[in-house]
Amino acid sequence: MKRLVQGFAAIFIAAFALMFMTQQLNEAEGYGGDKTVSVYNWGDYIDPALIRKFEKETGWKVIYETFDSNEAMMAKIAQGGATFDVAVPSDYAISKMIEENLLLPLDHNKLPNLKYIEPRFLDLSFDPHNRYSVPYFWGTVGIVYNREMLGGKTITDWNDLWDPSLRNQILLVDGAREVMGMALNSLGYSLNDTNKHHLREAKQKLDRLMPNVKAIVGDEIKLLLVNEEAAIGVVWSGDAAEIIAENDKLDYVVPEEGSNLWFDNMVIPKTAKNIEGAHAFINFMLDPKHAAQNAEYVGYSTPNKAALRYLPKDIANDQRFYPDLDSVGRLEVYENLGKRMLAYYNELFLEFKMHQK
Ligand code: N2P
Repeated sequence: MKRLVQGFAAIFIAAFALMFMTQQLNEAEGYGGDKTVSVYNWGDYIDPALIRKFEKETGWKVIYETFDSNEAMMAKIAQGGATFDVAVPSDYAISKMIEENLLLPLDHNKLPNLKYIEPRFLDLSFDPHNRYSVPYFWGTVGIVYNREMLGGKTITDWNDLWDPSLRNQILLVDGAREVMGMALNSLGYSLNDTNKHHLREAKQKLDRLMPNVKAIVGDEIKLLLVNEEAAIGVVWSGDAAEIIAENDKLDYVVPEEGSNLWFDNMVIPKTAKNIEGAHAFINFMLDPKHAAQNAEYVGYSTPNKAALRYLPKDIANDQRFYPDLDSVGRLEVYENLGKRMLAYYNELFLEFKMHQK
């Protein structure tokens, strides 16, 4: 009998220890808890000092995880294994997540700092009335080029990239919509085109670009361009701003044939555990001083109107990164093309990537 009791006690202790360890592990992996706010954001997309400041001011610990594409982020959130209190998808991804019932409506009463956002960044078609999302950063897709390495040649068009003299000189951002969009625009099509013939034509055109492509890369694209490992990069505008700040031989152009205008917004996924903390974090990031500090640190453009006066003038007035949106009619926002079409874009992009050197 005694042995039986001892056995039960041992099992009980082991089970308890396991439960405790699992909880610790879950919290460490970002599965959240009462005292934590788990944030899922793009790589290189926040000033870490702001995370520390938020933790200090609120007592909540931030568990921070990064992703490098909307597709990877959506897959992880939809799959539900890891839960996040705040995420930062782009326009078309927000519309898709709303459609798939993956987001919680925001409580605007808990977001008083939303008033600092410039009205033209609110109430956009991917989320009418900002029911589910509030602006974080915005920008374009374009070409960074090194004037010196190109011997003074300037780049204005997507089609310039196919010039045989640029062999092995181009780095591409690792994004299906971005790269497919570039090819579609270079052919005179919309970057939201859903005609399969046009999409295949775009993929074939990309295959012809491959001899000029040195690599398809993530956030390391910035360092490679600053260090002049390649003369050209197809990048998001904020990365371009950061690159140019480090090496003034480089310039940024949004091609004539058209390009992408994007908006990254903060959302609360439906699986969030700390909804109070999520709102607090979002409101903290909307504070003009925090938004300015963040924009200056990461290089991206803030949609926070009140933040602009805290930014150095040469940043806030730089037309390359704060273009007047009324005059850039050739820019398009990615549309949510539906599950099947998005999958087709990804498939073509993966096929293209597979033939990398
Ligand atoms: C920053 C990623 C920017 C995302 N590394 C543009 N949507």
